Amino acid sequence: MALERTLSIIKPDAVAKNVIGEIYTRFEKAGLKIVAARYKQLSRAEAEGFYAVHRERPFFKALVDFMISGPVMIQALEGEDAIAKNRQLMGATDPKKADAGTIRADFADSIDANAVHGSDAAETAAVEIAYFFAATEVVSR
Ligand code: RTP
Ligand code: MG
Repeated sequence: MALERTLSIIKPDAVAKNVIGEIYTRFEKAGLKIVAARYKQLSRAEAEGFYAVHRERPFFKALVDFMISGPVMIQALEGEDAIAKNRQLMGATDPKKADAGTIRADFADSIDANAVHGSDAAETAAVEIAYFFAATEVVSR
């Protein structure tokens, strides 16, 4: 087990459902600490840059349109195996395939409006955290 950090985004659909607190409680109960956080409206350029790895995919435009459809809550989570632990809490990308009790099973409506983002590997976590937070804004405790 390794102490890790991961980037989490509560997407516009879940923010609109007013479940930021319920999702934060799941992080906390799993032993993940919120070590940076920002609530904001992403610009189109920010969303396109964040999901640049998907820019050639057919769903890219819909993904960016969705991510800028309302404000998001962005956080860095820290804990043992934080990257995999957060992905387990999230559930599968398509909420129809997500295990019962996961965030996506409980709060997501579709593969497009799927409630949360979580980094998928250590390398992407480091890049994604730095995309939104200065090093001095991420504070372990
Ligand atoms: P995320 O990056 O948002 O945490 O989601 P993920 O790792 O589970 O899924 P990823 O493959 O990275 O895809 C990013 C987002 O693009 C949308 N998507 N749509 N229509 C489709 O086939 C499709 N595939 C992916 C999803 O909203 C996914 O969260
Ligand atoms: Mg992904």
